[in-house]
Amino acid sequence: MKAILALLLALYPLGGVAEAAAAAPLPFSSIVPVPVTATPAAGVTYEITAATTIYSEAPGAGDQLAQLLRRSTGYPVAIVTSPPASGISLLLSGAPAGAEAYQLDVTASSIVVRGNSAAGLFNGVQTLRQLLPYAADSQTVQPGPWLVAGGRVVDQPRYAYRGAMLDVARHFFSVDTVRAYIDQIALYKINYLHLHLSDDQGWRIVVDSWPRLATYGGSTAVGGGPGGYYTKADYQAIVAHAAARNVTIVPEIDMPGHTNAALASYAELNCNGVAPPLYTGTDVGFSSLCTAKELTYTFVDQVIGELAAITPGPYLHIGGDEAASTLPADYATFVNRAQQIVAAHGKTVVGWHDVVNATPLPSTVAQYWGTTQRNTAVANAGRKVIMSPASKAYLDMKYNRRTPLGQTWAGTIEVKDAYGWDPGAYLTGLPSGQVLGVEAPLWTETLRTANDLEYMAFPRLPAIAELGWSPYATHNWTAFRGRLGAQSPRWRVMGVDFYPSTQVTWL
Ligand code: IFG
Repeated sequence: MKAILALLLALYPLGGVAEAAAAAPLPFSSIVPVPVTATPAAGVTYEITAATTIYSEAPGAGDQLAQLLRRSTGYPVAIVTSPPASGISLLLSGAPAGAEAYQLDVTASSIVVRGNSAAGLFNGVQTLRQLLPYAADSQTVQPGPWLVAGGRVVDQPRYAYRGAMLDVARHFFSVDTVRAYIDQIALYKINYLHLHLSDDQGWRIVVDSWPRLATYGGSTAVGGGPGGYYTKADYQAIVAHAAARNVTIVPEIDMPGHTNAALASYAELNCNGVAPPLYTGTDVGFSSLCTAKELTYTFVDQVIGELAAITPGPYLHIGGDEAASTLPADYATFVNRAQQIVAAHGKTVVGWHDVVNATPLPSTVAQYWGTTQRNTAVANAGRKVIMSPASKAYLDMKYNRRTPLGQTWAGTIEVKDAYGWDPGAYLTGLPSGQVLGVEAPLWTETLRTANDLEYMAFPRLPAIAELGWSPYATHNWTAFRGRLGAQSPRWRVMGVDFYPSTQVTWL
């Protein structure tokens, strides 16, 4: 503790005050994503003590905060049933307008988070978390004091869709690893997790009416190692963990390409009635569902039906990318029918932007993954777009040529590159109002462990999170790199194996 105190005093000199002074609370200026407005109250500090309790008008909204504080402070941090005079209150009144808006007020005597929904309160709590001492994220009890800087934050997101994607098909990742990733992205107000559940190398979700998809199609991975798959209970555990952190799961079944695992599992799905072998390489574009067979659409309907039934979120992703082995006319026929099937199961379609080559439903969302700022078909499609340009947001791209993990087909992406674009103006000719938000895909051809995921996602994911949340008027690399540098002590406490980019001064 002394070392941390000395470090903090070195970083935030208290005007020569004797070393006995309590550690200075973290400044409002370190919050990521940067809030719409953050007004510190000079000299005002709230101290969390053994007497601090939490009251929440949205059941559950205070639970994570209570658990986090109990674990690191050792204090009881009870959830109480009426607003405490000097505790932490999460209220569903008095917030600025907006589904996810919040107001955070820290005074010497209380902390109040105001929102219009559980989501708003959750967002305010994530900002509060970043104002707690770094040690607050410790898994074990740490000495205090537990000081929070006083002031007011009034905030709301620029975009409704702020996503991360995890490819669990090329390499399989356990429920625990996915839960840990959800915990990490939620701290930066990411509110959607897109799970890439199927591909050539693996099928990762049980479908009762087609059991071999998981048991056989999920039995291996890139490189030939053991694969794996989620039972429906596993998937529902992931959905629940995410929901408690204001994260909605978007499942993807990639079709008609990227389907070797399904085709290998059932010979009858193949046009020639012959099942190809399981595939453990990293090529793309060689597989296609048999768009001419009626069985294919029965398959799609049953797969989508079972997945939709355990997916509370509004979106279902049908993939649609790199269908090089599907004739364009057949691709359009298939995608148009697949969209109708998804809609019939009550979900809104998301597809990689290739789906604009079919006839996207008015509600279908195109996910842009191009490497340039020009794609007139997408810009003129008249559909909502999620911005995931591969040359800016693909977290599996190497940081630089020396990065041991990742790929380079879309170029290398250092932190400044990941931050250096405007989702609202990136695609030439796309009206800014058509942008639904952003997403940072993490493809796993070259990634095998949780540490691999963390190394590629941090520090670039917080950059994408800030592009999705903060007003573009706040966009400033010098300011952002300073805020980012102040995140690293928390990542060390959380055990996040981040890449210490030389572009940032890490605290
Ligand atoms: N493109 C493929 C992914 C993955 C990626 C790796 C999309 C939409 C290259 N399709 O990105 O399956 O292989 O960077």
